[in-house]
Amino acid sequence: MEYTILKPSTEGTVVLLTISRPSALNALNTRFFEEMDHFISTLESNPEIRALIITGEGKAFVAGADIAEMVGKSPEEARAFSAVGQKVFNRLGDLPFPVIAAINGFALGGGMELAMACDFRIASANARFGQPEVNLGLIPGYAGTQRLPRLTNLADALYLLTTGEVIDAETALRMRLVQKIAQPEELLDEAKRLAVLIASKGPLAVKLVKEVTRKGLEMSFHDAEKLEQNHFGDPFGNEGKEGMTAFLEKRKPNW
Ligand code: CO8
Repeated sequence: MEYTILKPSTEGTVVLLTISRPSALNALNTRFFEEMDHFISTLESNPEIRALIITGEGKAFVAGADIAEMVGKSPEEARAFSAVGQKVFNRLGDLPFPVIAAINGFALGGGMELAMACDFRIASANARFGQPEVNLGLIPGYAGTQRLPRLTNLADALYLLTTGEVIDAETALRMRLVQKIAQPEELLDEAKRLAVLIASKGPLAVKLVKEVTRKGLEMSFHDAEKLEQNHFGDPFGNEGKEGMTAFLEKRKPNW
């Protein structure tokens, strides 16, 4: 598939994906979801990849779902648009390696939902966050109502969702919506540094720790413990043995 909005590039085992539709502040339209769905399939079929960074071109990360495309939709069509977006964002979150959002500017509405579908978020000091759907008489449709309270808490989520207030990076950090703030010119370097750091760890361990942590949140504590217990054994036959042996032999592991 030829991409018109996505600009992927690979450095070693780390992929950088730039969303590039700056004339509409990278607003998410049907074409974006088609490209993203295809791109995720290419990532799933490449066992070499260890981390994905997502950023936006220009002054926005993503300024929301494309309002110009949405305005003509019927309720049924809007539900279908929501379903497509939810499916694609879930596939993104399910990738077997960490997905890092490098938020370079506006992350509003669907843009904030995209950022929340990633595993964690690094924000530029000038990034801005918000769920301004209520300003348009809408509610989020890409699981913003569900991920936001899970990442922050019920009160902060409802504060943002009902006021539509746009917050700065420091406030987002306080709400634990982002994990780190970087100066604008250092944002991508910092995201890459973290991606390379993750890529240096045991690949199976990183995959498992992501899977168990994410899946466990949807289970009872007891069942989630069992899930952890089961997967704890997985690396012992291979990668874990090498990691522990390397420690005891005072050398770097050879994954
Ligand atoms: N959709 C379509 N076009 C957009 C969007 C958007 N979300 N955001 C910006 N643009 C366009 C503008 O229309 C403008 O186009 P043009 O140059 O042709 O007039 C261009 O991008 C540049 O934008 P501005 O001139 O407005 O730039 P400013 O720097 O003055 O303002 C803002 C930047 C504050 C980010 C402003 O553009 C803005 O408020 N944008 C809309 C933000 C918003 O409301 N986002 C939420 C959208 S709703 C949503 O995301 C719901 C998600 C769930 C959907 C579920 C599926 C159904």
